[in-house]
Amino acid sequence: ARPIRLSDYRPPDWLVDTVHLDVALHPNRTRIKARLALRPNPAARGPAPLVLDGDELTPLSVTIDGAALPEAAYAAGPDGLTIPQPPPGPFVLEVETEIDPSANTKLMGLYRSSGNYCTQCEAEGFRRITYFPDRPDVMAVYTTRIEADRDEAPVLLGNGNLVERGDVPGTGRHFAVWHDPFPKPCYLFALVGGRLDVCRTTFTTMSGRAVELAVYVEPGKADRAGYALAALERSMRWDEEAFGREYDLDVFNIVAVADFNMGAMENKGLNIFNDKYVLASPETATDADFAHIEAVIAHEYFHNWTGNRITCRDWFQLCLKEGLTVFRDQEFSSDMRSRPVKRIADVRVLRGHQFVEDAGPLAHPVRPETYREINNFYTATVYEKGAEVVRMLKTLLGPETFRAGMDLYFARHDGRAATIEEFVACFADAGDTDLSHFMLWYGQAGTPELAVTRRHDAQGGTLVLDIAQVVPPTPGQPVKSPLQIPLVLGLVGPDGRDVPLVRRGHGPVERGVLVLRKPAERFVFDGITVPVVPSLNRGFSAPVKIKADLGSDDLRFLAIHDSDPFNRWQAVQTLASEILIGNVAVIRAGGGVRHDGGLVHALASVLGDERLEPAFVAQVLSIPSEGDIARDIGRDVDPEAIFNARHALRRAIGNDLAPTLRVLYDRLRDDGPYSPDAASAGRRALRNVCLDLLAAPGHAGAVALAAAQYAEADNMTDRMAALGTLSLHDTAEREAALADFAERFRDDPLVIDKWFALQAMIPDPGTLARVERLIDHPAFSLGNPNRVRALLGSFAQANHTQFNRADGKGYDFVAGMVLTLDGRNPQVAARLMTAFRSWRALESGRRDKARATLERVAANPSLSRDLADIVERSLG
Ligand code: B3K
Ligand code: ZN
Repeated sequence: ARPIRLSDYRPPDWLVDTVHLDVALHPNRTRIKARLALRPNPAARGPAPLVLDGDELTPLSVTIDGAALPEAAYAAGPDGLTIPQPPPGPFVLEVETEIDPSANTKLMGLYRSSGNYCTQCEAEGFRRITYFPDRPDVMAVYTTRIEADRDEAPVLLGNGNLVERGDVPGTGRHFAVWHDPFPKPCYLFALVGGRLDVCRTTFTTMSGRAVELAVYVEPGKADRAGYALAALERSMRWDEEAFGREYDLDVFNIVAVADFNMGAMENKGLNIFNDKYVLASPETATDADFAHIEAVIAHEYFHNWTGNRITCRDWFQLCLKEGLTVFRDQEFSSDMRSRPVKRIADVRVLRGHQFVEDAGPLAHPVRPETYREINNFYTATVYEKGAEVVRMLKTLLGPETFRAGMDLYFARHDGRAATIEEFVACFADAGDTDLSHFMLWYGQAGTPELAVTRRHDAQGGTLVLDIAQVVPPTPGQPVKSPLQIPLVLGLVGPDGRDVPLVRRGHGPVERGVLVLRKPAERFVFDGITVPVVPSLNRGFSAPVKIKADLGSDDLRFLAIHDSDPFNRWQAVQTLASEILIGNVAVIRAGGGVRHDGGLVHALASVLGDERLEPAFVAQVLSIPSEGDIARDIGRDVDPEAIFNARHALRRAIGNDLAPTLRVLYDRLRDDGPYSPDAASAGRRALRNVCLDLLAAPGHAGAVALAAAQYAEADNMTDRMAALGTLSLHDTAEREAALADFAERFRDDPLVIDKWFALQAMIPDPGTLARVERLIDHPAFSLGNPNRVRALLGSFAQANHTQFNRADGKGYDFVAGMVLTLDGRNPQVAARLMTAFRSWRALESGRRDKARATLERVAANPSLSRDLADIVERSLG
């Protein structure tokens, strides 16, 4: 397949004003009658053939304005419908197609999940239901009639509002008609038919309209839907308050399904969710699960304005809806929970996924310029870096101007398909400022690297900061230009308080924001008569890497005194990272690890600071992950040495701080009933980090403590945390707890996923064999994406030592599974294959083995487009 290019964009030749669908559901022979009101696009270049997309369709009949079309007048096959000479003016096209939902293992288009019918149309699934111009700039008003066997599918849901329902007499079948008055692209189409239980409430909008909210789940699971429903209400209220956005239909339905390629989908008025992001009870979901559910429910709801009312002109603009909506859900979670803790968690994700992507062969700009398979671009770069770019706009412009820009965006583009240029123009206009330089963030891949040096003249009272920026080369972009970077700065004085920032020639620095624009810049501050430590990139104001001339004394000072909580956390991470990287080198050279009392001292003072929230302290105590260390090292990576260095540091912390950790562990015990709120979750998080560090040295007493917590836990958070700690210790307690867990939750696939994932992440040489055995476990299935991600995804993405076994067997195993999966579900296969994206950064032995595996996969003649794209770019 040849690549698709942004520069080739042309408006559609034909527009669709209305779509009437008549869908007769049947397990193997579902029939779809589509009636499209078409007209030539006045913005196109004149008379053009009608070319409609299709994918694995069986055409049954074609009529134009009610008359059957002679066979010679069109060509219809599985992949499309072409009418070379359509009528010159508006006309009505009616097409009947047949599809087999039970055979749809790709989970794109209309398929069956646990016997229920559901759809997934983004990005290009609608063409698997009927012929259509499957592109987001064709927006139409949809009316959908769904008919099904009443016993098989008592619940029938569509987009928009319900307008009619009834029986089809004498057939055992019934129907429902749904109408969505808001024009939408076909990727937002959805329908559901099945046996489902429901959890409902009514929401009153800011203007006083009543909206019926419902969460539909598999029979018997309605008692686990309440948290999601409450999160939906909070999201709706927040969008009114924070962005002035009101909901627009009479109903909002959410349906949870067990087989789903990603997290959830924002179909207009009918969100379809992976049940992992809906179902929760204290016994089955962890605090992290509750937080994810709240965030994903919010994310999909927020798409109603950023994505649905205003959609993307083409798929290159994907970040227009995704980056912006991630930004919005992050802000929502920050308001519902702890803002600093949320920021730290988000930056961990950004660095762990997006920075890694950006440093390897799959790097691409936030707005790509070319793709072969769009489903491979639902990436950390488009989503997470896309959100950072929106946050930088806010930082540059200030909150009021940012809000004015958003208001302008909604006013100007409502009901339309927009571009990034149009989005950014709203902020340029609202702030009366030029954002053309800023646009580079959308077009240029790679993580900028800043080098900061300082010179302080205490007598003269001046501080000079020299800041240089470099953006490393990425595939297709060998040479980069400097970016416009909002860098929030504080200067922390000896008493821990910020010294006022007065920039020579510019005066006071508004909101502490320095704006970098050049390869190298000098910032001179006056009135700095006391020694100060610069606190750089506060709140992680820009998604960059920073090398600053801060010594470990400076970092310890910031860890204890910085008024910016993010940078307090960052200082500890930087300290730990420096120690770890030093020890990795020592280990590789055959030496013994060095111990650093300074880090432990900094940790002890954070632990002892009673004013800090427990969730924050838990984040500080969580030292950089193996992935973090590998990324910071960047080349010639030896996962085994990294594991050993990290393990040694965790043991040292666990030993040195044992008495404090134990006191805290006991003090933080929660005797009341479980509640998933952020404060309680934070106490559990800290307590469980204490447990894990106490056990790190491997003392039998601490392992027994974990075993006891596992056995006594009354909630999944504490049970799972204890099991996670036990999983790191090759003991009888570990195997006993794993066996108990499997038995206890045998009927609960989402919980068994945790059990699969945990075992796949055990950093022992026996893990590969264990995972191979688990493939044959009755609860495992290659057909369910959650099972695949839990067992195979965790092994490939989160078990650094065992996926990267020196003998290459981890690579071979994963590649073999990917090839098996590819025939069934290419999207899931391609996603799993991205585990190889950092192969070039490995030490030479592993690098050669990874390359050989990639080449073996690439040589396979029948790869899906999805997988071929990932493999070829990885090798490129
Ligand atoms: N928009 C969907 C993702 C669709 C992925 C298509 N491969 C979910 C979301 O981002 O909200
Ligand atoms: Zn989204």
